[in-house]
Amino acid sequence: MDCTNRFVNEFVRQSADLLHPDDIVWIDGSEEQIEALREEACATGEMIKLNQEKLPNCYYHRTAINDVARVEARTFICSREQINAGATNNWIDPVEAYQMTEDIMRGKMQGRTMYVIPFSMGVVGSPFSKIGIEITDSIYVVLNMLIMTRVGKAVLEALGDSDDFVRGQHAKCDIDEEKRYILQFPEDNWIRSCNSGYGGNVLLGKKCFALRIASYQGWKEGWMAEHMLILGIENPQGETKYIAAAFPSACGKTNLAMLIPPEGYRAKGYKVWTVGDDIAWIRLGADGRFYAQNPEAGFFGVAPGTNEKSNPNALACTREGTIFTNVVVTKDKTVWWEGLDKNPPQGAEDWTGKPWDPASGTKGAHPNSRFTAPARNCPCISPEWENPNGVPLSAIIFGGRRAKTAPLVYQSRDWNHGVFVGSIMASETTAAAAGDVGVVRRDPMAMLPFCGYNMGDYFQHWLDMGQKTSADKLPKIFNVNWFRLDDDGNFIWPGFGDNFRVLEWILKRCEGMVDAVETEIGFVPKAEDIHIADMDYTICDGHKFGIDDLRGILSIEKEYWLEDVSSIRAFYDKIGTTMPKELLDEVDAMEARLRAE
Ligand code: OXD
Ligand code: MN
Repeated sequence: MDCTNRFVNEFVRQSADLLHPDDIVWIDGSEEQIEALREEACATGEMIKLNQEKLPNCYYHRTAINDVARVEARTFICSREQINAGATNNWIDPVEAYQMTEDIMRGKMQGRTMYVIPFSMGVVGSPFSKIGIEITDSIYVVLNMLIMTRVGKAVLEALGDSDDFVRGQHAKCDIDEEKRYILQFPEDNWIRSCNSGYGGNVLLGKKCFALRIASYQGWKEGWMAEHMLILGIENPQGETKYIAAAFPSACGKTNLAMLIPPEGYRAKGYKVWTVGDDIAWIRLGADGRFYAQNPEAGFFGVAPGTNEKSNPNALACTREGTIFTNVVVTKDKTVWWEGLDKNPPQGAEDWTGKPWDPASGTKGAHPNSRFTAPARNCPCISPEWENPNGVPLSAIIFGGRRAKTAPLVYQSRDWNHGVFVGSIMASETTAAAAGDVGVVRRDPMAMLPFCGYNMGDYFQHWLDMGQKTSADKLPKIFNVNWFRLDDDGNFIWPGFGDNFRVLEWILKRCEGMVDAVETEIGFVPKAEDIHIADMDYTICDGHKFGIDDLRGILSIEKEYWLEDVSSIRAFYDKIGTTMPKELLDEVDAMEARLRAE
């Protein structure tokens, strides 16, 4: 493939000078090239071809045993000044960081091929899109990037002669944990990743670019890159409203993005459309509303727990053209994972490649095993998911995993209060023991591991975005908590498809069709306004979910909130001098309301 962009050619030459590959291959995105790469990866054992009758065009990969997840402790924001990375990010001085990783990576592609992947985050040529060039020595990375992003000639054409692209260098090196570094240089539009082959660390378009680098770009350019799913809800009249939602990792974003409404709603004609399951880029539209686009082209989902009941749409996505990582491989070369069904395969191999006996009590699939599936496979993919102008947002939802503190849903008082609600997002590790509440981890806007700059500046940017348009055009901000527990540790709310009942209330609020109860923390629904008549959920033996349970999970326990106030203050203190005054005032105001008679 011919590339005439001198900046790209220079970057490729510099990379080759550092890495000393035997060969350089440009990825053009053609079917012939993809097929040849798959064959090569299967010949070397990097990938395994799965049963093509049952899983056409599906492949399998195992990572090294020491390399199965994102590594936050080895992820750094290398801004020139440490203050610009802030208290919530690891930081290394960029000069030192470049030098250190050059020493680690020098000559590491000897005997290997260096692949050059021109990719676009966002629909090629759309006003939302940004271009990247990823260098890698992993065919697995190339094949994943081909699913997760738009790759090839069209991207270079869209880039033209411009220098405006993110440079990403990945080298597997020796998969040495001690020398594993995931470095973002936001001021240079540069990413470097070494000694890992795990998706979140090496598919540089995803967390490294579309969140860490892009959040910084958004700050500088007046838009937002968020860790959010995007979904559309179509009503029986055929009108669709869009919602973006942020949850910490492993809180069910993919499930919510692909939710199937309860039977009664489907019969009336309600539908949910998926626009994205992990990342939203949000811009102000010409009409003063906020528009969101999913910059990705695939889903990099957690496999365990995905099944016909929890998320049939995600399962359907994985039946073709999918790469599976670290799941169980069966005798007839299909795949299995815990929670897929109740029939673990006999004679299979576990994620480490060893024969696996389901009776042994060990897990066959790694808990963070993944599928990389094309978004176009999704049965409920939104007809608007590739709209170059994005989709208009009616609501933004924040959420976490709180056993007691947060109600099922509440609405913020206004935009600034909504930013406060996002900034105090938190999840608890819920112990299996009855009623036990674990440690609270603050994860503002679900961006703690993904914000590429100072968290206080990030909050200020959210506040500033709210000034860009009139209040009536801004998305309304809500918080949900699907995870309230009873005293025996049972989930009181069923979650999954029933979450639609809460989404319905949220949209009604956006349209001013329902009132609410004003409380110390925001607006909470009246229990009668959440439709549960046709619900059939058993919380525990003989206890069916009813209106009193709903009242219970809509209640606000002041003592928990007052405890939260201290923990929020401690978190804000840690962020330090960049904390916006507006948010410090919000916590004071909430405390005053909670202490008032
Ligand atoms: C993810 C994550 O993989 O948030 O999406 O960890
Ligand atoms: Mn994520």
